[in-house]
Amino acid sequence: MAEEQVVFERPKTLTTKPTHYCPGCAHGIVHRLVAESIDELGKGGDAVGVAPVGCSVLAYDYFSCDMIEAAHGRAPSVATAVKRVHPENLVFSYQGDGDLASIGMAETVHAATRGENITVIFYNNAIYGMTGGQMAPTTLPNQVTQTSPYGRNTKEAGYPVRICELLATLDGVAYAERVTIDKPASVRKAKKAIKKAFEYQMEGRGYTIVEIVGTCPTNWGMTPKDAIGWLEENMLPYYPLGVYRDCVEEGFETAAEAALARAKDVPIVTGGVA
Ligand SMILES: Cc1ncc(C[n+]2csc(CCOP(=O)(O)OP(=O)(O)O)c2C)c(N)n1
Ligand code: SF4
Ligand SMILES: [Mg+2]
Repeated sequence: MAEEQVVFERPKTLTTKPTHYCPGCAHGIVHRLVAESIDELGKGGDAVGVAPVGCSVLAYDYFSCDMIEAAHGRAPSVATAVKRVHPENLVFSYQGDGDLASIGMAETVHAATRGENITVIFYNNAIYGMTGGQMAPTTLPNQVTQTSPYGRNTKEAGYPVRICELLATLDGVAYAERVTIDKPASVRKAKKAIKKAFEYQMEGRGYTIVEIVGTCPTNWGMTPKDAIGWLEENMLPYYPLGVYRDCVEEGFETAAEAALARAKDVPIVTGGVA
């Protein structure tokens, strides 16, 4: 009899609790990728996740590593504290676009510019999912939501914020990549990005973020299949996939080293910065 070969199993860093996510929601896929990456790096025993307020608020029930619940938007600050006290731990926050780019924008920008050695997993579905589909800072121009029933009017609400592009300008950022989950090849790429971000963190390179362009079929008012089509047609052209910052690819060991090189003609900086 042929020997049994395991080709797929639940990552150890996921609990067996069924998630509450809507059918077709990609939060579950992203959870799996995070958990698989932690397993593969052998960090299940000392990983610490910070859950947001948003649909993934119950992430602490789904990850079997240590988890902390943060107030809405404050996950990077909580992650900062954990990592500073326990630098040997793998510390990540898991945040939606409302949590990260709206109420938590200040915490996001300042954790990144401080170069906190944490990893942010950012699920961007261009809407406030948990609270019933209000406009988020990432909602596309003309996108209909509960609070923009005629579509986002940029004259009133301004333009969506592109987080990877924004954070890539900050000296503390070691790695920023935007990925998606629309097909198996994209999911594999997303996994690689998450694992790389975790590796960079454990190597002490600086702040790392992986933005995952995802769906919210429920509040977009679409079937899961149509939501993927809408993501490909509208989200991806507005939020181009790719690596926005990779200090190693740029030839530096750390974000700090890259920052120093950028300031090479500023004596006060190059003379005395550790
Ligand atoms: C201080 C505070 N303000 C507002 C809220 C209400 N609130 C809960 S979740 C949420 C937005 C969630 O959207 P997002 O972060 O995009 O996550 P998603 O549900 O889409 O994954 C808001 C505004 C809150 N819980 N606490
Ligand atoms: S409301 Fe949207 S983001 Fe929240 S679980 Fe449902 S599909 Fe996912
Ligand atoms: Mg959202």
